[in-house]
Amino acid sequence: MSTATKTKISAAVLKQFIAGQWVDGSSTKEIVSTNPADSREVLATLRGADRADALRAIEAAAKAFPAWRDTPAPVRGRILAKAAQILRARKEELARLMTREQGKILPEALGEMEKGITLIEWFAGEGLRLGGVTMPSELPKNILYTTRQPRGVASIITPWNFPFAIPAWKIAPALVSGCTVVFKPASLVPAMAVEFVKILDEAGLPKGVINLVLGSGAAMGDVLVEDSRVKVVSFTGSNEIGRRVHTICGARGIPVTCEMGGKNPAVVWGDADLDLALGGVMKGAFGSTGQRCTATSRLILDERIADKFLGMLLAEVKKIKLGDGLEAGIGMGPAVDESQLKTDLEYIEIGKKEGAQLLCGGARPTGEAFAHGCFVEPTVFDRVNPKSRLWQEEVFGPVLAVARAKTFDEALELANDCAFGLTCAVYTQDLTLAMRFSEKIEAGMVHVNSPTIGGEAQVPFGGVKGSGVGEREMSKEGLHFFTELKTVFLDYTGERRQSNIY
Ligand code: UN1
Repeated sequence: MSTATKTKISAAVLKQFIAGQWVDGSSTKEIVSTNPADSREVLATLRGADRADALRAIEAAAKAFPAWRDTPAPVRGRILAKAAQILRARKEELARLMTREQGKILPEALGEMEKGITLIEWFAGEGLRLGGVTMPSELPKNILYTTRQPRGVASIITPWNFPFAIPAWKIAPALVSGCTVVFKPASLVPAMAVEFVKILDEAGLPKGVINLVLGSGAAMGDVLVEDSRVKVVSFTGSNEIGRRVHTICGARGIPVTCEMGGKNPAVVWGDADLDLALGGVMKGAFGSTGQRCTATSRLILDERIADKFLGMLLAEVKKIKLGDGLEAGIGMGPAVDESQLKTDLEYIEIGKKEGAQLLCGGARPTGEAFAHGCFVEPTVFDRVNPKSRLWQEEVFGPVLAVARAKTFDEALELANDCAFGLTCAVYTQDLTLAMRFSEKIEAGMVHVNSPTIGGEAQVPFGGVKGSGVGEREMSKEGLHFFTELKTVFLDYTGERRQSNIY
């Protein structure tokens, strides 16, 4: 029996989760989840969901809403806390599944698990604080106050690059707010989504509060944003789809948050601690195989240290060991699938044609160890023209574009010359320069002397320009996005008189 057949037999058969039941999708199309480090390993198969399933999931979420809305927020939070506890106990095992399904190396998968669990814990605690404000009134014996009420059914649409953390940071605030959820993860990572939903169910969510539809966006995406019972949409993914989702929600007049691409710059200035900057650029550009909307994809170097820094960078890049992320010592995993690999290779060709100077990488690695995986070498291009596609467009792979600047203002200009504005980094020991950068840079998040990647539960996450529209995620902002404010004017005089407020 070949390895391929053997692993196919042990592959899990996944189902949809609708109204508290695990059911087959109605689509006749089979979805097959394979390991991007070795496509012979089949992790899971399933029958995809289609429009009818999405409609059933929305119906279940709408039915479950009144009782969930009336469940006290601290009680809702406690269920999330229980889910976090289960996740923590299974962290290692789930990280291994993530590496096999998505390809990121095990330390990165463990980091993602930890981050997602922390986010759930933080939002669980917010159940005790989901309040409004009280204000004095112009009138005697009157009180004014606000409450926060859940919006209703939330559609949560997530990408494949963070198969646990992104669902966690959208679903946890939706649930603690009292919204019910229809969750549609990317079809490349169904096994992780199923495990997460099983844990939410085990933690005690009532039937219909969380529903999972696995399948292609083409088969059901429109229903999830167009159906009148859906009252709020949270999306992370491509710019193209995000804009469509935003337009539809805008026309419907419902709140939407779209977290889209990035082309994040790191500026390394001449006075910087170059070793620190090197570590940050390596992590930002090649961590998660560059498949992060927060990845460092543009590096702007002070001309005075450019050659020296590039020498240091190339020496580090050459040390990166590619391979299966479950093996010890591997520094970079594969691209998530053939299609992303093709995109990476296409952009490398574009870079070459545009006249950028290829310093390292630029191809698929050869040899038996890579024969069945979607591997691409970490790639660095120097002297990239800021008007070129390689400087302007998101690759979503381990491809770093470098340009040089003679003055700090020129560096800032290069950094801002881009349609995206998610995050950025500046490496300098000069406080004045760091502050100037923080003020002038067009980005939603700024890192001083730290890599462009990452976020923390308690502070807002999100970008400007082409990187995002709608409310920020995480933090109080990300929580409040799922609620409506209600203002109450309470007169307790007990007298029969008319108010003189206009
Ligand atoms: C991170 O950098 O830790 O899709 C999070 C992405 C972002 C999340 C990045 N939405 O890459």
